[in-house]
Amino acid sequence: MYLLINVHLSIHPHHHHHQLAICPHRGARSLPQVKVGILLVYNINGSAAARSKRSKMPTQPIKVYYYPVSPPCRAVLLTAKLLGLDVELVLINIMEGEQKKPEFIKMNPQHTVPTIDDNGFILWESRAIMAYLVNAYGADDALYPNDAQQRAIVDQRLYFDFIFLQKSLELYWPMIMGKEYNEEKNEKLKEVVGWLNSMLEGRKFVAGDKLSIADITTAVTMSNLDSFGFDYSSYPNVKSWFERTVKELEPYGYEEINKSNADKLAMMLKKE
Ligand SMILES: N[C@@H](CCC(=O)N[C@@H](CS)C(=O)NCC(=O)O)C(=O)O
Repeated sequence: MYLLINVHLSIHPHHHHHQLAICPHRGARSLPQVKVGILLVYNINGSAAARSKRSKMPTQPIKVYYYPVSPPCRAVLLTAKLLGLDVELVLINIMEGEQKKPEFIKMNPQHTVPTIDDNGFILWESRAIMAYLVNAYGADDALYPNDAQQRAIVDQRLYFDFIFLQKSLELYWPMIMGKEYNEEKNEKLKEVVGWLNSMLEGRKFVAGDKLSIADITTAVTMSNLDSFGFDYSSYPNVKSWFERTVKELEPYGYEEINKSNADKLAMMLKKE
C-alpha cells in the first residue's frame, strides 16, 4: 500500500516535495537522497510504525522564517535536517528590522526568528519548534522520547540550555558590541559549564545514551563558545560530548548550518 502511494507520487512531478520529505531520516543516514528506486526499497522494509509516521509528512514544505547566524534558527534547521523534512527557508533580515514588519508581527507578535508556518500552523520558540517537529514528523521518538521520565530529562536539559545560552550571551554579547571582557560573567559561565559537565557524567549525550533535541540546542550554544575561544579543556565530559555530538550532526549539514555561522559570530567578536 505504502509502496503504491510512493510510486504514485514519484511519477507526478508536482508532488516533488513528498519525495523529498520521505527521504533522509535518522535511521537511514547513508541513503542517497535523490534515487527514488532506493527510497522505495527503504520504505518497503521500514517498520509499520515508521510507515504510518511517513504518511504524516507535511503536504507542503514547512516555512521556516530564519536568520542564518541566529543560534535558535540553527538548532531548528539542524533538527529539520535530521528528520529529513522539506523546508522552505524565508530569510528575515533581523539586522535590518524585517521582523518588525506588520506581516511578520501579525504572525508572531514577539517578532522573533525562528518562526515556522506548517500549513497555517504558526509556532515560534526554537525548543518548542524542535519538539513539535519530532512529535509531528519523526519516524520514531528517538530525538524526543515518548517515555515520561526520559522526556522529562530532555525537557530539563532544554530549559537548562536556555540558561546556558543566556550566561554565554551575557559574557560575549557585550564583547561583540565592543565592550570589555568581564571576569565576573566569565566565572558565571564557567559555573554553568561545570553543571553541564556534571550532568554528562556517565552519559554519552546530555539526556542519556541517545542523541536528542537537547543535544542539538546545547551543541549550538557550545559551538558559539568553541568558536569564541572559550577554554573548556578542564571540563572533560563536556569536551568529549561536544566532539561526539558534532560527529553525529556532521552528516546533517552541521558545518553549513551551524559551524560556519558560529564562526561568523566569532569574527564579529574578534574585530572589536
Ligand atoms: N528563545 C527564543 C529566542 C528567539 C530570539 O530572540 N531570536 C532573535 C535572533 S537570535 C530575534 O529574532 N531577534 C529579533 C527581535 O527580537 O526582534 C528561541 O529560542 O526561539
